[in-house]
Amino acid sequence: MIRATEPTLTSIREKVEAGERLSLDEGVFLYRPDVPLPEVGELANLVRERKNANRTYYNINTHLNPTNVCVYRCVFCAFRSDLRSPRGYLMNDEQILARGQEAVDCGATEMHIVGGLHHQMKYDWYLNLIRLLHDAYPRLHLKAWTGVELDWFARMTGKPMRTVLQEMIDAGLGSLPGGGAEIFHPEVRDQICEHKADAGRWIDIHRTAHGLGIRSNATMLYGHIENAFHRVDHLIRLRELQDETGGFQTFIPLAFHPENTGLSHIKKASGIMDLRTLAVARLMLDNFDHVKAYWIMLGIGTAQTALAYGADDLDGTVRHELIYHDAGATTPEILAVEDIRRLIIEAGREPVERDTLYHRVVRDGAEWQTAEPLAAG
Ligand code: V47
Repeated sequence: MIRATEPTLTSIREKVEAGERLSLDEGVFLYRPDVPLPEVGELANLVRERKNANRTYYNINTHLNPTNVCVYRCVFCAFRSDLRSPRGYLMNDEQILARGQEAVDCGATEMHIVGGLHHQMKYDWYLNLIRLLHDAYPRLHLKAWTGVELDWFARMTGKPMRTVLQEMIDAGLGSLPGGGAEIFHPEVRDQICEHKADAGRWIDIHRTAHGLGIRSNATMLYGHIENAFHRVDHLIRLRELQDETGGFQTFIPLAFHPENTGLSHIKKASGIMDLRTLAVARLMLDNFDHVKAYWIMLGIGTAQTALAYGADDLDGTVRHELIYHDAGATTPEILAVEDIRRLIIEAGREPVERDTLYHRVVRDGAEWQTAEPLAAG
């Protein structure tokens, strides 16, 4: 017999329509395969349109992964390399600056920088990389270093996190990407990346960044050994920090790509799971303005469909992505601006080019300016 307190789709619908917050039990319920996905999607779409109307955001961006050599051995990662492996690489200043020049020449407004924790490179190398790029290309927003990398810098130097972040900001850091979050719950985290910053540390680093006035994103890696409870628990931990600081911009669910990883026996999450995860995230994260359908990870078809399942952002044109392509992603390595706009229009949405901080970008030939921030409802 169903107890009166158990969630139902009707009771959840009433709460979403009234703008009320969903509980952990309700989030887990929405993951049940017998709860029809189109109805979950319809509710997520309601929230998406309430917050962002018909707009779908994208930016012109590029990735820089300055090294893949990493002391950590996260079982889900196909990108990392040992120092002595023929795959291992480390970019020099000239190569890094060339990437900055290429980005600027292509009209990029953002460079997303993450990489391995190279045991021979000191903190100053990571700090100087930011300074080098910022001094040469001051208009290029540097969205750099995951909570895990920042934790490594603090441990390496013995400096407080606040100092590390402030030094990075002074050198030109613009915001933090959302990586390194994986799954917060220790039942899972201890099995996939037990050695790196734990949930409390990751959250505390983002809290410190928000306190210093910079924004950040948040991710969740799903489709491996976690279950619905772990995913919803993860979302609630993010929601709690957002209540406290309001510093998160965008949530990005990341589907695990198994190829060339220590979990290659796991099958990649289905499109249904991808859409359900986006929709549940949109419903649980009532205090996040944006949910991103990262097309590199989802594939173009699912990313386009996701625009009706809660997502309002497709990430960017993306140049030089390695983390997903090393793990078997079959998506193209770059999308032209016309293609990304066409995908959005075809999905019945209005394409809006944004910068990293969600200001509208206005272009006139090779020149670009930002207009007012785009307020989410
Ligand atoms: O933290 C690593 C994930 C993340 C695999 O902030 C994998 O705008 C799937 O955080 N299969 C890095 N995922 C990427 C990231 C990101 C991406 C796009 C936009 C933003 C943003 C952030 O990639 C890692 C990890 O969770 N990851 N290996 C893999 N085999």
